[in-house]
Amino acid sequence: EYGIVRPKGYTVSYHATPEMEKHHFGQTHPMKPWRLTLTKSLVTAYGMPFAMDNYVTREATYEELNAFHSSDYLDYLSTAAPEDQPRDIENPDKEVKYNLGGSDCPLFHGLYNYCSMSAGCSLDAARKISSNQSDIAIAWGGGLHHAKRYEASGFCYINDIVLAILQLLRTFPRVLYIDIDVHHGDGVEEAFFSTDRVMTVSFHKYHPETFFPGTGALEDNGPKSENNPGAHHAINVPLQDGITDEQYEALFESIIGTINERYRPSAIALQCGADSLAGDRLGRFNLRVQGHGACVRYCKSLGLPMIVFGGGGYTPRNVARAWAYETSIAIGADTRIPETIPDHAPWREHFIHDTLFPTLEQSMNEPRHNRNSDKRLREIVAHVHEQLRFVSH
Ligand code: TV1
Ligand code: CA
Ligand code: ZN
Repeated sequence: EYGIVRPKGYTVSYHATPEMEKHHFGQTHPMKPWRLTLTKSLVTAYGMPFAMDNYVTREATYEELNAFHSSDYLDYLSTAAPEDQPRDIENPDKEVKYNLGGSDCPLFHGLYNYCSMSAGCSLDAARKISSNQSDIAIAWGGGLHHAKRYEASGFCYINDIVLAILQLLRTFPRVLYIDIDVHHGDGVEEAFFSTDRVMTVSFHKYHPETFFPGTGALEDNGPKSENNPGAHHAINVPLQDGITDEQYEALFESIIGTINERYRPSAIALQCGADSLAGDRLGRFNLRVQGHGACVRYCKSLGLPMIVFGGGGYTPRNVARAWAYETSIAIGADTRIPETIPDHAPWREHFIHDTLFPTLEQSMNEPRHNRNSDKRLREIVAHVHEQLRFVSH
């Protein structure tokens, strides 16, 4: 209908299940699994499924989750019920077992099913890449980068990204992990802290006292000991409120381009958290859908096998726009799809403005003041280039 055709000699797979999207974190919780339904409906309205291999994903097994997570944590996660932990109304954030049951990581009905479907989605994507059956595998239901081996954190219970990268490491010597979520990708960084087989790069808002999780300073580049193979293999790009498309794209291409030359990854794992978009309920940046998508386009241009994950994203209409646009980039249809959201798209009224590319003014009442000076961004690039002088493969 929109001239969407299968790219020749190139396979994109889309991994999702409508079952995952039925779960609820709670009325006021910012994480809305329903945004995945909205994304899929937009992808479908544009006719993109014709150009991809579409897979309904499954729940990951206990053994698969156990490849990263500890058994005692998984046992508790799989059995804990919402009513097990009467919440302390006075102290909603008070210490709880494995950080479960607080306001960020509530225990809700079907939690274990939700977590294992997210992991199943990312693991299926990783297997398609490992077996060379896909060139790009899309897992919008994954990207939960804060989860730790034995602890939930920041809306994340199971680290599907770590599980997927472990799968990639069975066939690829080196994996480059890139994280454009507005939050620091701390769980993935920590999991691969002591290895040079994974380089982690996170772009995020950094303000230790006021912005979650508070880690990811420019100088944090992995173990300090040169004897540790992980030294220099964690890259952090700390940013301030209001960064624009132009600044972000230049920064991204300079940093990722140099990393590609020095580290020479054999595969890419790209976390596309959409909370870095302008107008996000939790985010602070001024990125438009085009600027966010440019990161996906640049990574694709490197010609390496790639998994793209979801992640954060708390204004569902913008999450759906970004991830639908990025799906079109994966299949090479981004120049063919019309900017106007199709008339027949379900929930079309949810988008408020009928365009895929709202302006900053359409995204929020008042664009945020840009607190990133070009001078500071040049210092960041210089520091990263300096780190990469220690890296050669
Ligand atoms: C329930 C109801 C939970 C309303 C949580 C925003 C809520 C937040 C809520 C919220 C909220 C956070 C912290 C404070 C650490 C806590 C998927 C001492 C309006 C990948 C996770 C952010 C981001 C966690 C996840 C953060 C991701 N911000 N309303 N909670 N405590 N938690 O600051 O990276 O996007 O905000
Ligand atoms: Ca990030
Ligand atoms: Zn986030």
